[in-house]
Amino acid sequence: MRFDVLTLFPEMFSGYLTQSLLKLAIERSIVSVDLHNIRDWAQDKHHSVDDRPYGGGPGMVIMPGPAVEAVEAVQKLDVTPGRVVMLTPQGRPLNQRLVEELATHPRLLLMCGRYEGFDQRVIDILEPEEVSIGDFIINGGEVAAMVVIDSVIRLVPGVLGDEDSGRYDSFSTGNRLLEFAQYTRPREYRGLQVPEVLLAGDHQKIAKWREESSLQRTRKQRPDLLNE
Ligand code: 6GU
Repeated sequence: MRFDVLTLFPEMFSGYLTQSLLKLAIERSIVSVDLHNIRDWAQDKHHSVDDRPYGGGPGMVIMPGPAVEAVEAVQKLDVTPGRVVMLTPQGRPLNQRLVEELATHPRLLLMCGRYEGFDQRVIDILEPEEVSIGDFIINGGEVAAMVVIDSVIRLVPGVLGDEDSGRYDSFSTGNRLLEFAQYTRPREYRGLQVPEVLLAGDHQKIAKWREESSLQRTRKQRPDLLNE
């Protein structure tokens, strides 16, 4: 799967791309993430990419020229056209269903906004899928784009070990419950014991205990998931 990220701050991704799961997936050519600086498509001698909003108000708006031309140029870098995704608090709230949908595309173009967002004509021309990561405001789309990449790659075959397939993650079509409680060594910590059933090796009993643990957690922390 190919990701192209269009941003004014490509450096924000460097640490993320060189760690752990994603680093391994990139090395194995299962996933690629190409960064593109929208400023490279600036159209005046000052390399402007933003300006004050018509009608007044705080902040800066990303100009249509650099943004639209960046997307058009990046589309041409591959024969497979990318689905354009714009990270914005006005977008469709991200959930596991949307993650599953995004993972069906072989290529995503992620547009990261900053300031007061993109000029509306960018949206009118490109008709992106607008995606928000929740009902709160962060300083720009970069962290949100990392959230999209991180959640989508779990569903790309070969990225996870087969034994912990993302198909069964919480909130998936295949699992509407929260994960069950987990324990590791030591068997006792500050007087709290690991449940006996997990030590005995009866896999049927363990499966049943975990199902009950999932249900209990969901009832307590996310009862809304049970009536969906
Ligand atoms: Cl995608 N961007 C910004 N700036 N804030 C957000 C968001 C995105 N999603 C939730 N809040």
